[in-house]
Amino acid sequence: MKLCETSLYTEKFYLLKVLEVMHLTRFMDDKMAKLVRQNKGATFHLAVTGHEMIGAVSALSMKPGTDWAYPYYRDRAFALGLGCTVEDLFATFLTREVPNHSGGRMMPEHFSQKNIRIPCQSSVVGSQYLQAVGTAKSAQLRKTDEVVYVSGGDGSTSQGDFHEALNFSCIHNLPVIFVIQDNGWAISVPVKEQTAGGNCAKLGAGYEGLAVFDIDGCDYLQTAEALASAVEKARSGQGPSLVVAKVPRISPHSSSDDPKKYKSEEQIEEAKKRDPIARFESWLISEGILQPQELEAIRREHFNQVEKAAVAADQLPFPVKESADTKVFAPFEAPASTPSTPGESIVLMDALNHALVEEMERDPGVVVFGQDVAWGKGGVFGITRTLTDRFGKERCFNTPLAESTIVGVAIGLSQDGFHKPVAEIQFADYSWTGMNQIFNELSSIYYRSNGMWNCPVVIRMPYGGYIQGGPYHSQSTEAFLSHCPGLKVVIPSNAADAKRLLKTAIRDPNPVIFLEHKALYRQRLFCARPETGPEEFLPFGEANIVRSGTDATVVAWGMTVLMANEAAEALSKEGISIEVIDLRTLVPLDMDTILASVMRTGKLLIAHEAARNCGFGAEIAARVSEKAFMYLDAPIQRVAGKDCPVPYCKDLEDAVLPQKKDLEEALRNLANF
Ligand SMILES: Cc1ncc(C[n+]2csc(CCOP(=O)(O)OP(=O)(O)O)c2C)c(N)n1
Repeated sequence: MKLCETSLYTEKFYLLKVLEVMHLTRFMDDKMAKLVRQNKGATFHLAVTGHEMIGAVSALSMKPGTDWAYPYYRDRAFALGLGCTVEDLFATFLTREVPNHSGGRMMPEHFSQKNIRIPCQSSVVGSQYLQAVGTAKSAQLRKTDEVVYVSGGDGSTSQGDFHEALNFSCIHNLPVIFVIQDNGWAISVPVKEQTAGGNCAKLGAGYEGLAVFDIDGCDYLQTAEALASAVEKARSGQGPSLVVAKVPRISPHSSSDDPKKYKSEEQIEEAKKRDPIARFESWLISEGILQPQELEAIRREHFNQVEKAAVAADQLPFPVKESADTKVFAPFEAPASTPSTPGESIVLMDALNHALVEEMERDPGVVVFGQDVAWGKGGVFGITRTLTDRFGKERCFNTPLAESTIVGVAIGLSQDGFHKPVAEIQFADYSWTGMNQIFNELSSIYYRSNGMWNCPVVIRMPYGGYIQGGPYHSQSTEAFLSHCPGLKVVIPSNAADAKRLLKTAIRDPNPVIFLEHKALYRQRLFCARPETGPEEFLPFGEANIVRSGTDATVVAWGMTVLMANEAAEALSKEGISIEVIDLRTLVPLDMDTILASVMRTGKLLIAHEAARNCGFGAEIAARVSEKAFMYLDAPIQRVAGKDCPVPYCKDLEDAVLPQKKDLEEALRNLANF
């Protein structure tokens, strides 16, 4: 190695800082391996051994508190280098109650610390990349020179999200640095079985604008120079970089792993010989930067620092059991409504467009994106038409055809405390390719970070059938979504509700999935309503009694509200009085209104178009039987879609999805029970 005289990277204080971070990381590993055997709260240990230099140098190249970071689980050196404390990391390792790093909610090495801008990390390999890219988009939109760091292992580059993230970052020329810590193994899978071409640095080749640095992550100067160039490129607005740092994984994958099952003795020995700490220490001595005795004293000091922090962390209390199911949602109350003089009658699609316009005018942080949403098209249903013309391409932009990108970018954008992404998934049927980001990431960031980070994200999705959309344009996904703790699920059935609910959703600090029934967008007879004013909101969790009745209650949402209403109208002519409840939100669920109604009528039918098996109707039926069994005069009934995909041909579609006559018949039978 040769010293580059002019750089900060060769200043003694800087080199000593690198050494300190590497030492602390290594001594923590040694200590953690012991603690895991001592039954003090920790059951699992992920060693960094071999990755210390790339993490330390990366962190020391950032501006803590200004730049953003998404370090992966083998990046403790980065976390320490950026400013996480040894004691905090030990405490969270021992599952203790500390504000940072989830305070015992997550397995160790899932970093999260607000003051140094490390958003909440998960266990899902690869999902950090798109979120980092979303945060880089935020930095760009806010016209700052903030840089975003994201790291992962070589195995993580096999995930589609990695490629989606490279793509999006290059399209938008974003200030993001992807650091791949390539130790040649993903648990037991060697890189030749993992990566085409055998080197993940080659994966960057097709992405124009991406600088690729293929380096030895145990060579100090190579590492420092690559990071300096990548940071400079990002900070000066010249876009993303991919740094692939070859490092050894000296330890097992985790404390549950035995490398002898898949690595030869030679491979194990070879990794040890590449140890970046030993190499850096001898380089410091050979360059005359440190004397051997000095090094020994420094090493002892770092060792003692780690021992002391471990003892201090062990004094900290465990979280109390009662806190286990708290902080699933951030507290929120819908703004107070100020009624306006009712406006002209509008259909649901106009109501949604107007809600977006009003909220974008009010709050410069509201941004809209998705497939085809920008410019004249305004989405395949035209909901976002006019927004790009009106607010510019920064506030309403198209994304690539990639749902994981849409959700991941929304999460990343929402972390800055300024942006409120309102993303569109073109059809709920295609949300599945974004579902990892929704289920595993978006929904639980508030919980996993112990309330430190939240995601004010709205995801709008057209859903539902009755339009001959076939199996891939007809799905009703509300039960899946409602099953996931941490998501709010909204389904309006008319224009006035749609506008007020969407405005509430945009104000909510939690993730809201906003399901819009395609067949209702232009429906006039029931759905068109006089326009509500700019200060009108509907709180979540307040069902609407669409029609009062005494003989039976029907609970519905979306399309079945219309059917239930028509069925009730028809039955009224037979002298049967039906109460129709429109839930409006499934999470939170207004059980009070349902129970009060069932206690009055004694009979309950639940109507939904999603397949019957494990549909949301089953949840309502269970809750009503738990709370109001003694009030029931008949078994709870369900009218639902058949347990079958929704077919295209009209006759087949009609046979699968519930029809008005099915509701009418079921309600008649129930009333006469
Ligand atoms: C999406 C996903 N699949 C599988 C796993 C289980 N898993 C955890 S770490 C890991 C290997 C990751 O290897 P690599 O990205 O190379 O990083 P390294 O552990 O080598 O640093 C696997 C398969 C996971 N956490 N997430």
